[in-house]
Amino acid sequence: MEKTWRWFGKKDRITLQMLRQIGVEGIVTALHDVPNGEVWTPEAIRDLKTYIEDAGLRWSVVESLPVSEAIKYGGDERDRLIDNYIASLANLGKAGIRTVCYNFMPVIDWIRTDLDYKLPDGSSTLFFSKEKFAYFDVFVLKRKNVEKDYTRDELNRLAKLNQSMTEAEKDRLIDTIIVKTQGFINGNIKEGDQNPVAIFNRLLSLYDGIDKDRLREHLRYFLNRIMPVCETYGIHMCIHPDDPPRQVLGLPRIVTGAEDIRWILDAVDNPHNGLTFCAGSLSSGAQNDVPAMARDFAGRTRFVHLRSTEILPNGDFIEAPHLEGRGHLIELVRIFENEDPHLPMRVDHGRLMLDDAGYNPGYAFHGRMYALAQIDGVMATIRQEG
Ligand code: DNO
Repeated sequence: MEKTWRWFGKKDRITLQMLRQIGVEGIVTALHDVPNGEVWTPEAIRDLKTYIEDAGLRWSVVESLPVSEAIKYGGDERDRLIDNYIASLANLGKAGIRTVCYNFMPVIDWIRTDLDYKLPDGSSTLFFSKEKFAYFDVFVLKRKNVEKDYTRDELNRLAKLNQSMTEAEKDRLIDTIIVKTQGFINGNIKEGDQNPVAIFNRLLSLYDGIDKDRLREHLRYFLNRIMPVCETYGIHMCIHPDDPPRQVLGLPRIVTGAEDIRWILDAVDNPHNGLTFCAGSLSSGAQNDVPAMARDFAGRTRFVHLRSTEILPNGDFIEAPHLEGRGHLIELVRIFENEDPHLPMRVDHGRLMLDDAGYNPGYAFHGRMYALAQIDGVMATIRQEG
């Protein structure tokens, strides 16, 4: 597979020169400064592409070209926003960039409750606590009708937890769940926003009455509209699974497992409608057998995220070392190497280790470099085995 790396643009502290030294071949990035819903112009695309190529690398994948909320909930501006999306795709296609990762998660992208979960060796990783997330839902968001999503037992336990939670701990949870993990991803909520909880609740209300079937239909509508431009320029759209792959906060999620992915690929049965195989997201759903899914969907996979998780008995999950856990990355590398040795792959997330500090959560330098070296070794072994 092609070794790619998620890089956050010219302001990223990790330079392209550093990436060349560690064996990266392709760059995964986006025009992070363009507000969600606006067209990516040919000039801005060309400028970044040239910058990457001048460093001896190539812009392999766009992650992400964000899908505006109104496209997902089917608002009045949906068609105008899809027109803009099509214009951005055409501009990318003309520049020769042909792999575009996106997601269709309403309001909130990936979810963690702890970004600095200490491990015995002194490094730290990302963690999801079911109870803390439920606490956030019930006592911080105070979501409408929230009681019906939890059992009496769970609500009692949360009420007990509430007696010991300080304001500082609540603020930290808000910062972790809806600011730090989302800010650099989709622009719904950014660092410095005055009342993130109010903004977030307003966004949630846009999905009142939208269930799984409706959201699926909105995805089908979006895909049908963008397929012609993808065919013209040979662009592969690759949808990212939901992270974690389950319903959250009363919102529908439609990329949670094999049945969902099969539905999406069949609903718009076009080779340009493809998948980002994110082993980390998929492995955090107990329902998912990750290698079996890789075998099933390899033919429609256009981009691979290599990461692993471990699910704990109480339903929490932790990001595991890359060669351990439910992701079974050694087996995945074997499957995808056989399918297409040029498939772009990036190592996803990494531990915070050595002097890693101050990076976007999950995207530190040393942790990712370490994991890339591990995967590089696995790829070399598998290639040699033939
Ligand atoms: C988090 C990422 C996701 C992913 C988007 C793709 O680390 O894997 O935010 O980039 O969902 O659209």
